[in-house]
Amino acid sequence: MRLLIMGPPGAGKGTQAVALAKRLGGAHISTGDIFRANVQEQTELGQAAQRYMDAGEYVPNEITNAMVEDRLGQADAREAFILDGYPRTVDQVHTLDRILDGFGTQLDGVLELVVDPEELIQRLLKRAETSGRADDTEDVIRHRQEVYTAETRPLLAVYGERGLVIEVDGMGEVDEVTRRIDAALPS
Ligand code: B4P
Repeated sequence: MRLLIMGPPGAGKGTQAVALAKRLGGAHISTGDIFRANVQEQTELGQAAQRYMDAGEYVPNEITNAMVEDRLGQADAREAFILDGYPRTVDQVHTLDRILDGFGTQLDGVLELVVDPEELIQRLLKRAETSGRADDTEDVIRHRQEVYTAETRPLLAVYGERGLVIEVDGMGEVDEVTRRIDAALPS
Protein backbone atom coordinates (compact mmCIF):
# COMPACT_ATOMS: atom_id res chain seq x y z
CA MET A 1 0.00 0.00 0.00
CA ARG A 2 1.18 3.52 -0.77
CA LEU A 3 -0.14 6.01 1.73
CA LEU A 4 0.24 9.59 2.84
CA ILE A 5 -0.40 10.58 6.43
CA MET A 6 -1.48 14.18 6.85
CA GLY A 7 -2.53 16.52 9.62
CA PRO A 8 -1.28 19.61 11.41
CA PRO A 9 1.88 19.61 13.56
CA GLY A 10 1.07 17.59 16.67
CA ALA A 11 -1.69 15.52 15.08
CA GLY A 12 0.31 12.31 15.63
CA LYS A 13 1.54 11.69 12.08
CA GLY A 14 4.97 10.45 13.10
CA THR A 15 3.59 8.45 16.01
CA GLN A 16 1.00 6.64 13.89
CA ALA A 17 3.18 6.27 10.79
CA VAL A 18 5.75 4.22 12.70
CA ALA A 19 3.07 1.77 13.89
CA LEU A 20 1.48 1.65 10.46
CA ALA A 21 4.72 0.95 8.60
CA LYS A 22 5.43 -1.95 10.97
CA ARG A 23 2.01 -3.43 10.37
CA LEU A 24 1.75 -2.90 6.61
CA GLY A 25 5.43 -3.29 5.73
CA GLY A 26 7.20 -0.89 3.40
CA ALA A 27 9.17 2.24 4.11
CA HIS A 28 8.23 4.93 6.64
CA ILE A 29 9.50 8.13 5.08
CA SER A 30 9.35 11.16 7.38
CA THR A 31 10.77 14.28 5.78
CA GLY A 32 11.03 15.89 9.23
CA ASP A 33 13.11 12.93 10.53
CA ILE A 34 15.37 12.98 7.46
CA PHE A 35 15.97 16.71 7.85
CA ARG A 36 16.66 16.38 11.59
CA ALA A 37 19.17 13.56 10.99
CA ASN A 38 20.94 15.74 8.43
CA VAL A 39 20.96 18.73 10.78
CA GLN A 40 22.47 16.57 13.50
CA GLU A 41 25.17 15.26 11.17
CA GLN A 42 25.77 18.78 9.82
CA THR A 43 25.54 17.61 6.21
CA GLU A 44 25.14 20.12 3.39
CA LEU A 45 21.41 19.30 3.29
CA GLY A 46 21.13 19.78 7.05
CA GLN A 47 22.86 23.14 6.89
CA ALA A 48 20.50 24.25 4.13
CA ALA A 49 17.40 23.11 6.04
CA GLN A 50 18.19 24.15 9.59
CA ARG A 51 17.33 27.83 9.57
CA TYR A 52 13.92 27.17 8.02
CA MET A 53 13.09 24.41 10.47
CA ASP A 54 14.19 26.39 13.51
CA ALA A 55 11.87 29.22 12.45
CA GLY A 56 8.94 26.86 11.79
CA GLU A 57 9.05 27.61 8.05
CA TYR A 58 8.99 25.02 5.31
CA VAL A 59 12.27 24.00 3.76
CA PRO A 60 12.26 25.18 0.10
CA ASN A 61 10.52 22.83 -2.33
CA GLU A 62 13.56 22.25 -4.52
CA ILE A 63 15.56 20.89 -1.58
CA THR A 64 12.69 18.79 -0.20
CA ASN A 65 11.56 17.40 -3.56
CA ALA A 66 15.03 16.22 -4.55
CA MET A 67 15.45 14.49 -1.20
CA VAL A 68 12.11 12.67 -1.46
CA GLU A 69 12.68 11.63 -5.07
CA ASP A 70 15.95 10.04 -4.04
CA ARG A 71 14.33 8.28 -1.05
CA LEU A 72 11.35 6.93 -2.99
CA GLY A 73 13.74 5.44 -5.52
CA GLN A 74 15.28 3.18 -2.90
CA ALA A 75 14.40 -0.52 -2.94
CA ASP A 76 12.40 -0.64 0.32
CA ALA A 77 9.95 2.00 -0.96
CA ARG A 78 9.17 0.35 -4.30
CA GLU A 79 6.21 -1.77 -3.22
CA ALA A 80 4.85 0.14 -0.25
CA PHE A 81 5.50 3.31 1.71
CA ILE A 82 4.01 5.72 4.20
CA LEU A 83 4.96 9.28 3.49
CA ASP A 84 4.84 11.32 6.68
CA GLY A 85 5.07 15.11 6.34
CA TYR A 86 5.25 15.15 2.55
CA PRO A 87 3.77 16.66 0.43
CA ARG A 88 3.19 19.90 2.32
CA THR A 89 2.77 22.32 -0.61
CA VAL A 90 0.97 22.24 -3.96
CA ASP A 91 4.35 22.19 -5.70
CA GLN A 92 5.26 19.07 -3.72
CA VAL A 93 1.97 17.42 -4.76
CA HIS A 94 2.90 17.93 -8.42
CA THR A 95 6.37 16.55 -7.83
CA LEU A 96 5.01 13.48 -6.08
CA ASP A 97 2.56 12.90 -8.95
CA ARG A 98 5.45 13.03 -11.41
CA ILE A 99 7.64 10.69 -9.36
CA LEU A 100 4.85 8.11 -9.01
CA ASP A 101 3.95 8.40 -12.69
CA GLY A 102 7.59 7.66 -13.46
CA PHE A 103 7.34 4.46 -11.41
CA GLY A 104 3.97 3.60 -13.00
CA THR A 105 2.28 3.61 -9.59
CA GLN A 106 -0.18 5.73 -7.67
CA LEU A 107 -1.34 6.51 -4.15
CA ASP A 108 -3.83 4.20 -2.46
CA GLY A 109 -4.97 6.66 0.18
CA VAL A 110 -4.37 9.81 2.20
CA LEU A 111 -4.96 9.43 5.93
CA GLU A 112 -6.02 12.68 7.55
CA LEU A 113 -5.68 12.90 11.34
CA VAL A 114 -8.15 15.38 12.77
CA VAL A 115 -7.30 16.95 16.16
CA ASP A 116 -8.62 20.04 18.00
CA PRO A 117 -6.31 23.07 17.62
CA GLU A 118 -5.76 23.56 21.37
CA GLU A 119 -4.92 19.87 21.84
CA LEU A 120 -2.25 20.24 19.11
CA ILE A 121 -0.55 23.06 21.00
CA GLN A 122 -0.72 21.13 24.30
CA ARG A 123 0.86 18.01 22.75
CA LEU A 124 3.71 19.99 21.23
CA LEU A 125 4.32 21.96 24.45
CA LYS A 126 4.51 18.62 26.25
CA ARG A 127 6.97 17.32 23.66
CA ALA A 128 8.99 20.53 24.12
CA GLU A 129 9.77 19.49 27.70
CA THR A 130 11.96 16.67 26.43
CA SER A 131 12.55 17.00 22.67
CA GLY A 132 15.22 19.69 22.58
CA ARG A 133 13.77 20.64 19.18
CA ALA A 134 14.38 24.27 18.29
CA ASP A 135 10.92 24.41 16.70
CA ASP A 136 9.14 23.27 19.86
CA THR A 137 8.89 26.70 21.51
CA GLU A 138 5.40 28.16 21.95
CA ASP A 139 5.83 30.97 19.38
CA VAL A 140 7.23 28.63 16.76
CA ILE A 141 4.60 25.98 17.51
CA ARG A 142 1.85 28.53 16.87
CA HIS A 143 3.58 29.76 13.73
CA ARG A 144 3.86 26.19 12.41
CA GLN A 145 0.09 25.80 12.82
CA GLU A 146 -0.43 28.96 10.72
CA VAL A 147 1.96 27.76 8.03
CA TYR A 148 0.09 24.45 7.95
CA THR A 149 -3.27 26.18 7.57
CA ALA A 150 -2.05 28.45 4.76
CA GLU A 151 0.10 26.01 2.79
CA THR A 152 -0.81 22.42 3.60
CA ARG A 153 -4.48 22.22 4.56
CA PRO A 154 -5.54 23.11 0.95
CA LEU A 155 -3.90 19.85 -0.19
CA LEU A 156 -6.70 17.91 1.49
CA ALA A 157 -9.14 19.40 -1.02
CA VAL A 158 -6.85 18.36 -3.89
CA TYR A 159 -6.69 14.77 -2.66
CA GLY A 160 -10.37 14.90 -1.68
CA GLU A 161 -11.29 15.55 -5.30
CA ARG A 162 -9.34 12.45 -6.22
CA GLY A 163 -11.40 10.46 -3.70
CA LEU A 164 -8.32 9.52 -1.68
CA VAL A 165 -8.87 11.13 1.72
CA ILE A 166 -9.64 8.88 4.68
CA GLU A 167 -10.51 11.03 7.68
CA VAL A 168 -9.65 9.64 11.11
CA ASP A 169 -10.38 11.17 14.52
CA GLY A 170 -6.91 11.76 16.05
CA MET A 171 -8.16 12.70 19.54
CA GLY A 172 -7.64 10.33 22.46
CA GLU A 173 -4.99 7.77 23.37
CA VAL A 174 -2.36 6.72 20.80
CA ASP A 175 -3.63 3.09 20.77
CA GLU A 176 -7.19 4.23 20.31
CA VAL A 177 -6.18 6.29 17.25
CA THR A 178 -4.19 3.32 15.91
CA ARG A 179 -7.31 1.15 16.16
CA ARG A 180 -9.37 3.75 14.31
CA ILE A 181 -6.77 3.88 11.53
CA ASP A 182 -6.79 0.08 11.23
CA ALA A 183 -10.56 0.08 10.94
CA ALA A 184 -10.61 2.89 8.36
CA LEU A 185 -8.00 1.51 5.97
CA PRO A 186 -9.13 -0.55 2.99
CA SER A 187 -8.16 -4.20 3.47
P1 B4P B 1 7.81 17.19 11.14
O1 B4P B 1 8.83 16.36 11.80
O2 B4P B 1 6.96 16.52 10.11
O3 B4P B 1 6.98 17.83 12.35
P2 B4P B 1 5.56 17.72 12.99
O4 B4P B 1 4.53 18.31 12.10
O5 B4P B 1 5.72 18.26 14.37
O6 B4P B 1 5.15 16.20 13.07
P3 B4P B 1 5.62 15.07 14.02
O7 B4P B 1 5.45 13.83 13.21
O8 B4P B 1 6.95 15.30 14.59
O9 B4P B 1 4.65 15.14 15.26
P4 B4P B 1 3.43 14.25 15.61
O10 B4P B 1 2.29 15.00 15.02
O11 B4P B 1 3.54 12.80 15.30
O12 B4P B 1 8.44 18.49 10.44
C1 B4P B 1 9.30 19.36 11.15
C2 B4P B 1 9.81 20.48 10.22
O13 B4P B 1 10.57 19.91 9.11
C3 B4P B 1 8.76 21.35 9.52
O14 B4P B 1 8.28 22.40 10.35
C4 B4P B 1 9.57 21.87 8.31
O15 B4P B 1 10.44 22.92 8.64
C5 B4P B 1 10.41 20.67 7.90
N1 B4P B 1 9.73 19.85 6.89
C6 B4P B 1 9.32 18.56 7.07
N2 B4P B 1 8.71 18.11 5.94
C7 B4P B 1 8.74 19.14 5.03
C8 B4P B 1 8.25 19.30 3.71
N3 B4P B 1 7.60 18.31 3.07
N4 B4P B 1 8.45 20.50 3.07
C9 B4P B 1 9.09 21.49 3.68
N5 B4P B 1 9.57 21.42 4.95
C10 B4P B 1 9.39 20.24 5.64
O16 B4P B 1 3.43 14.24 17.21
C11 B4P B 1 3.54 15.37 17.99
C12 B4P B 1 3.56 15.03 19.49
O17 B4P B 1 2.27 14.56 19.90
C13 B4P B 1 4.54 13.96 19.89
O18 B4P B 1 5.18 14.36 21.08
C14 B4P B 1 3.69 12.72 20.15
O19 B4P B 1 4.23 11.89 21.15
C15 B4P B 1 2.40 13.34 20.63
N6 B4P B 1 1.24 12.53 20.31
C16 B4P B 1 1.00 11.86 19.16
N7 B4P B 1 -0.19 11.24 19.22
C17 B4P B 1 -0.74 11.55 20.45
C18 B4P B 1 -1.97 11.22 21.11
N8 B4P B 1 -2.90 10.45 20.54
N9 B4P B 1 -2.18 11.74 22.35
C19 B4P B 1 -1.25 12.50 22.95
N10 B4P B 1 -0.06 12.84 22.39
C20 B4P B 1 0.18 12.37 21.14
